[in-house]
Amino acid sequence: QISEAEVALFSVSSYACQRRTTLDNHNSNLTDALSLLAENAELNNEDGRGVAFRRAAALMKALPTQVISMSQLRGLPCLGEHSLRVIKDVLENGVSSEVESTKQSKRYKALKILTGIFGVGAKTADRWIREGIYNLEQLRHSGQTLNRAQKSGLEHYDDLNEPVTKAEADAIGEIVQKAVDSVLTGSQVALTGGFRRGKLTGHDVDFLITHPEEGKEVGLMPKVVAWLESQKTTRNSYLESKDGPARPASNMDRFERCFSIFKLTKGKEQETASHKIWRAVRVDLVVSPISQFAFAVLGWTGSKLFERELRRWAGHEKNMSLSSHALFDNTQNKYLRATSEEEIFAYLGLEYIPPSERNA
Ligand code: DCP
Ligand code: MG
Repeated sequence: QISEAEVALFSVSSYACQRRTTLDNHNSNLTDALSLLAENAELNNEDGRGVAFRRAAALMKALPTQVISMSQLRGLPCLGEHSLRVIKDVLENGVSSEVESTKQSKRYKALKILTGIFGVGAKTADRWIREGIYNLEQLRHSGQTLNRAQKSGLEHYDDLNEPVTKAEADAIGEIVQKAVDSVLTGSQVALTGGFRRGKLTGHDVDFLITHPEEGKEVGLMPKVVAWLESQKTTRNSYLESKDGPARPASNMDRFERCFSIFKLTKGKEQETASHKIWRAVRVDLVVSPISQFAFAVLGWTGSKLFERELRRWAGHEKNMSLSSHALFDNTQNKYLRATSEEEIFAYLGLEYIPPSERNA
């Protein structure tokens, strides 16, 4: 037993965007448990519960050392009753009974498998489960009509559920750069998402495209996409299928955005190993005008929780509205211009947090 005086106490800010969260996680046993419950809540459309677990997980990720006793958590923000119960279970028993029973449940397993198909969200998966579809085999034989994205997602299921490596992300980055150079000189490509935060793998590769002259970016996306598709006739990697946002008009989706599946040509060594000369990779392309570029970079770098917390901070603490397009000051009733992420943090009264420390 550890005495009260021996345990290290933590002092942690309550908003994730006030904290530095690197990829070093000293409490992965706890964050894995909380993240799984968050995921399960999200898969069941219980958004409030999902966010509560995400916040708790993010808080544990930000702690500088491993937690060994519940008493260390006294006074910490973001830990609700339910999260504390889960943490206690893990600390005392090595695992959380709720996590274990969730993992074993038929519904959770089916939701994971079905939403693992590109283009299938929690609502669709739920509908299929209610019709008795729990796996890919049953889906294939069900006669369900799939849209184009879903067909493609099912076809490339194994590839798309295999993590993308940094090397693959870089290879795709070069191709996208070549595409924008070919269709409009001077265009710029920025890697965003998890890879910009220093992650070594991801579920997709995210890119933001702009041009230094405002207005030149209009109509750029279809040209870039057409160029990437045209590579099919060569032996190079190419863009195989694409889809726009399912629901436009949300804050995230006002940019020209393209969810796509790339066929990435493999290197010689990998070729012989698997007999397949390419592999499918999810790539997200977003085009932004230069005037909004800093906001877009900030908005697409993530993590998702870091973004959510930035917007909550802006609204609740600063009476400002932040999106991937702009920052509006409701007190002064005006937009605040910025050309760098540093400026945006400064407007928000936050210490600058570099991408590698936004892994909340
Ligand atoms: N994003 C967001 N809200 C969304 C979708 C995206 O804030 N609904 C932002 C934050 C994400 C970034 O866009 O970090 C990219 O989205 P991804 O889903 O690709 O997330 P990551 O790149 O962080 O994760 P992964 O490494 O799994 O691709
Ligand atoms: Mg990503």
